[in-house]
Amino acid sequence: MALPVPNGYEPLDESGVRRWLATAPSLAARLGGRPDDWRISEISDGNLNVVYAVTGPAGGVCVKQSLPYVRVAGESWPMPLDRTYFEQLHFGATGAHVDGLAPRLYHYDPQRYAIAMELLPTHQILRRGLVDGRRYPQAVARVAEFAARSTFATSVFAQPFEQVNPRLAAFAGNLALTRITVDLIFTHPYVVNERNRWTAPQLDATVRGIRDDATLKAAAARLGHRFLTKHEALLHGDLHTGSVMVNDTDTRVIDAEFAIYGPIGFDLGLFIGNLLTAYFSFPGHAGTTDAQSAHGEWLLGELEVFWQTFRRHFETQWRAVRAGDGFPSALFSSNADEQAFALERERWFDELRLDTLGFAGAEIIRRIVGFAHNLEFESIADAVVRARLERRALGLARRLVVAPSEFRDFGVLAASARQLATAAETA
Ligand code: SR1
Ligand code: MG
Repeated sequence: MALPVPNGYEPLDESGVRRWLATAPSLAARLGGRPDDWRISEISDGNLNVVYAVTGPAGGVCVKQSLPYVRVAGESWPMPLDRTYFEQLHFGATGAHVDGLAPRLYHYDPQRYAIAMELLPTHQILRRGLVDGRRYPQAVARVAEFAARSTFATSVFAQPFEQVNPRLAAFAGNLALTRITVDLIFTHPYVVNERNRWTAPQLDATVRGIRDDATLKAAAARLGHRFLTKHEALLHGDLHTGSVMVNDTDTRVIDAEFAIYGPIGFDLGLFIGNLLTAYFSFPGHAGTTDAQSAHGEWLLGELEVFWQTFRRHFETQWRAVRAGDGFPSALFSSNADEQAFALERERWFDELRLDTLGFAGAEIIRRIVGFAHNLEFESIADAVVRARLERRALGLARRLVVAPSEFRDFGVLAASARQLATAAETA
């Protein structure tokens, strides 16, 4: 049963969206003309909310509204409405730092839990483009830049704790979506749960193996604990390839409704995990072997691009902005101080790499045996082929979760993925 909704809330269908926009002068002006002139189409793509593209004679807006349940599951999975509240809060906390890397927020309606934001009519979801074998030369680096800017700016690297802690407390209220993450990423894939599904019967034994794998379960629990206790920076919270919109020249990160303070490696790991699912799934899609292998190599190269770009942007800010209580500037003035500081940064990035790799593995596992699957595997119609490719991805994912230190850099990760894919192909 859906949850009771507050007074003033109504789910917006197309005519509701038209009426709602007509009552917001700034949005109506952005669209131009009269409400009857506006073209409205539903473009919902994610699992949770309803989304509309609206265009008028003068321009467009994108409208997103929370439903009192999980959209793809229906009313049998009730869900509080406050996710759009947290999404607009994330816009507010990060917008100035990620200009051009996220859509602009135009309006938030706290009664209807609806957001109006910049419409990106020439963009498509990165995940869909990757499935079609498209390459976006700037996209992965831009996502890394988004992650570096938004996490740095909201952490004690950049700000005194008096500014960070109240924000941390506000986002700590994002309980419903944090519950989804805790359950769907760190718990359900490792136990019997009615929401889990997988390519059956082909992966039945693999799934049983996961549930019986004490080492894997303990390592997944360690990651879940880290997610809940390492409040390092404001995360996007769901930074996968479905949360990125791209065209040939522009990249925007969308959908920060899962925003929460957590370990930075969680955001990075989710994105790396989804680059890897794109890689492992690609042989299941149409195209010549040569084209598949070229696309695969491009994806593998992007792992390193992502990491190095994140690192460059984050470290540049870390060295330049000395306004936070983390690594206070007062401690580093002499040459010896600077050298020790450089070593400390190395240590920090090493730890971040291990977090990132572990979370990447957990993300891959949950996308194959949990509730929320992804398009790249789901759109492989032949279950035998799909299961074969999923098994390879799971093989790497287990190593990422239980032994991330095996991967001293992202070149080693790429080589391991390639080896798993090609050895299996030639066996
Ligand atoms: C019930 S929501 C399932 C998944 O969709 C979102 O995009 C998140 O990834 C979440 O885990
Ligand atoms: Mg989403």
